[in-house]
Amino acid sequence: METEGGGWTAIQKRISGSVSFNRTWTEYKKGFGNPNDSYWIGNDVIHQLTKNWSSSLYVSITLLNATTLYQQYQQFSVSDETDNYRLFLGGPATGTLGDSMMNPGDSNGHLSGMFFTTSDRDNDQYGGNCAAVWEGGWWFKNCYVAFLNGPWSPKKWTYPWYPTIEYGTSVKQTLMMFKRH
Ligand SMILES: [Ca+2]
Repeated sequence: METEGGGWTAIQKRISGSVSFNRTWTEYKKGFGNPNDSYWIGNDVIHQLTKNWSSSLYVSITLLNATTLYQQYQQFSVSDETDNYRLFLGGPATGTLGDSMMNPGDSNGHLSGMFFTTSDRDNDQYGGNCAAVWEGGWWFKNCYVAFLNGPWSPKKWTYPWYPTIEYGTSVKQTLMMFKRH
């Protein structure tokens, strides 16, 4: 990973629809997929790698027209399973996607402090289960404005990164990675 000087570890990558991201709590805990195609590294690993260091998060979405948009958060960590893999994000947030994960101006745009939710483990603030409704695990609130684990197009992956990218049908590739400071 050569972005911004290298040293990045990918926690999520999607380049095709061959790997479903509509997975159970245990699958997100342990990780799934294939690093050469599409994968989730695993919530236990994310916690272990971010708990003792100050880290940055980098998210990018490449569109079908080959344009890559990104957003970087200066602070990123995930707590352990006993705390439901709670997300922590801190600023400053910079990039071309726009800040849809930490934006305090939208009630669903501030995902820092949210627990992880899967279709079989509801930890979100919605009356139902956001992961079951939107078909993928994530740090949902009620439910989201940014969601990288939705069903691959042409299914109902709406708002991968609202308002910059409203429909999954325009997404060619996604990437989430972190780097220790
Ligand atoms: Ca709920």
